[in-house]
Order: sequence, then C-alpha cells, then structure tokens
Amino acid sequence: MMAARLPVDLFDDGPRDVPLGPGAVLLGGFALPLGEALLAAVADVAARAPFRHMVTPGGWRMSVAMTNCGAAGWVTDRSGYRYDPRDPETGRPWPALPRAFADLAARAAAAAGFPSFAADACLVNRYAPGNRLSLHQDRNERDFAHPIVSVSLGLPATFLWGGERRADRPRRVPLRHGDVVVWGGASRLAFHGVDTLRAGTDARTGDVRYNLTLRRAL
Ligand code: MD6
Ligand code: FE
Repeated sequence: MMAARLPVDLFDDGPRDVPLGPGAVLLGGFALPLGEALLAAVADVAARAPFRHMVTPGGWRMSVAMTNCGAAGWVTDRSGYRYDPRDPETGRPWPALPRAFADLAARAAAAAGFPSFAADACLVNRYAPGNRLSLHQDRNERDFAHPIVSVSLGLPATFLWGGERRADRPRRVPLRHGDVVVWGGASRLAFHGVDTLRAGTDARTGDVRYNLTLRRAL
C-alpha cells in the first residue's frame, strides 16, 4: 500500500512528479520526511568510510568526494571502474547499507513502477560549490534490468539528463533537497551528469549537496 505524500512545504503545490523518459521519473520531495534520518546515516557512513576524491582511469582526480555503503562500493582508480566489496582506503568492508536507505529505495522504485527492487549498494556523492559530474552512463552493475534510485540532499543542483548518445543535448532538471529520481527500463543507460554546483547555504547540510545512488550492483 502506498503512503500518502506530504506536500513539500506550505507554500508549495505539493509533490512534483516529472516524467523524464521511458522508465525514468523524478519524484519531487519523495524523501523529504526522511531527510534528517538520511543525513544522520550519511554522517555515520562517512565516519567509518571517509569521503575521498577518487582518480579516474585517465588519471584525473574527481572533484566530487565519494564514499559507499552496502555489500559493494563503486570505486575508480588507474586500473578502471569497478564494484569492490572492500574500501580500498581502509581495507575493510564498506559500512552496511542503512535500513532507511534500503526501505526508501524500495518504496521509490515501486512508486515508479519497479516493484521488488532490493538495493545492495549505495554510492554517496558530496558536492562542494564548483564541483560537477560530467556526462556518463552507469554501467558497472551486473544486471541492467534493475533500476537506480537517486536521492538529493542539501543544496539544489541541476541534473543533466541526456539521451542514448553522449552527444545528445541534455535536458536540465532542477533537483532539490528530498527529490528522488528513479530510472531503469529503456532509460537505464541514458547519459547523465550534474552541472557545476552553485554556492549556497542549506539549513541541513551547510554548503554542500549530497546524492545517494542506490543500486543493485551484484
Ligand atoms: C548526482 N547522480 O545526482 C549524480 N547515476 O549527484 C548520478 O550519477 C546518477 O543520480 C545513476 C543513477 C542516478 C543518478
Ligand atoms: Fe550516474
């Protein structure tokens, strides 16, 4: 059964659900009731698996700081991109996937038409002003039949929603604290990125944006 959706705030018209493409939808404010719990869990994860700036196979240090939780974490270094059951920085397994992350991912996926999604991994991105994520596809997961659930927390950002080809001109989609994007199906391999984060102050996160991408990686 679907829980009632809370309006974003008193001066808003409530949830903004925006179809992005086949199998892809922005669920406006879907994570809003959980925002503080999610941020507490992020702090907990980061205490055990610190945010770090990974290096791409091409040798570039990423401006976005990242960490992971769950059975496997997405990592990149000079040898390539992969999911690793251990944090290369600590040598230990990644922190467990918080229950609140897994529950939210299942509910959001179901709301978007993907019943029975069970995430086993979460990449946590932290953006400071000036940071951006260039257009890419998420293709290190084992089975593209599973969708990805993406949660925005803190400062607003502009999501770049591209097409099947890198050269397709991306659509600009505003993402705010509490927004959830679910995508899978025919859109699963769409190119996407995040435009340069603008400076600002968020009452909950200060001067950063966090993004959780919940996946079935294994
Ligand atoms: C971000 N998100 O919003 C970056 N990837 O900070 C992603 O790269 C992403 O939001 C796959 C699925 C959903 C996403
Ligand atoms: Fe991505």
